[in-house]
Amino acid sequence: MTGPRYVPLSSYREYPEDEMKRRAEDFYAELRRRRTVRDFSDRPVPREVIESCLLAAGTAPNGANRQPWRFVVVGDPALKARIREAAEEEERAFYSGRAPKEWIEALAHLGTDENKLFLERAPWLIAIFAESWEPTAEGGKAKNYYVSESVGIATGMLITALHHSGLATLTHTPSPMKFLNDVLDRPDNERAFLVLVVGYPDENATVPDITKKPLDQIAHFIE
Ligand code: IYR
Repeated sequence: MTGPRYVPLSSYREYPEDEMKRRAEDFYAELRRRRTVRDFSDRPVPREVIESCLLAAGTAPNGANRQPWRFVVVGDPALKARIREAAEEEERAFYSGRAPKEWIEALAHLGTDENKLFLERAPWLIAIFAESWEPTAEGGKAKNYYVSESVGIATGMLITALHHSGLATLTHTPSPMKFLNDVLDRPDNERAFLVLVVGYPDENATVPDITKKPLDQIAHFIE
C-alpha cells in the first residue's frame, strides 16, 4: 500500500464572473449543436485526431484512479465488416422479437432498425471496454471500482472531444455485445460497454426531429 503524495494544483484557472458566464453559455451553445448521426461519409479522418480525443477521454475522473477503460479503435475495413455482420445478427433478433414491444415502441420515433451500414462506412469504430478487474503480477485479480460510472464519464468526455474537433458520433449499443470480445480478441476481464462510430456526416445526413428537456425538467435548485 502506498500513501498519498501531493503536488500543488498548478493547472487550475479561475475566470472573472462575467467571463465564466460567457464561457458556460458558449460551451452549451457548442454542445447543443451535437447530434447523434446515423448517416456517415466514408471520408477518412486522421488517426492523430482520434488519439488526442482518446487522451482527453483518459483524463476522466474515475474510481481509485484505476482508469478501467480500454478503447479498441478499428479502422480496418475487414474487421469493420465483421463487426457489422455480428451486430446486425444480434439486431435482427432484437427487432424481430427479442426486444419487448414497449422498447420497440420507445425507439419508433428515432427510426432505428437492424441495418447498420454505418459500422462499415464510417472511418473509425471505437469499441469501448470496461475492465471489471485487472490481472496482478502474482496472477491474482485486482478489483476495480465504480467501473460503469468511470467508463460512462470517459465516454461522455470522448464524445464531447470528438464533437469539439468537428466530428460526428453515434453511440451504438448492440445488444448483447459479447461478440465484440470474440471479434476483437479481448480478455475475460473486459466487458464491452458500447461502440462509438466516428467520422464525418454524409452530405445528405438527416437526424430525427427531437428536442432536449428544458432546465426546469432536468434540474431542481434548493437554495
Ligand atoms: N441497440 C439497438 C436498439 C437501440 C436501443 C436504444 I435504448 C437506442 O437509443 C437506439 C437503438 C440499435 O442499435 O438499433
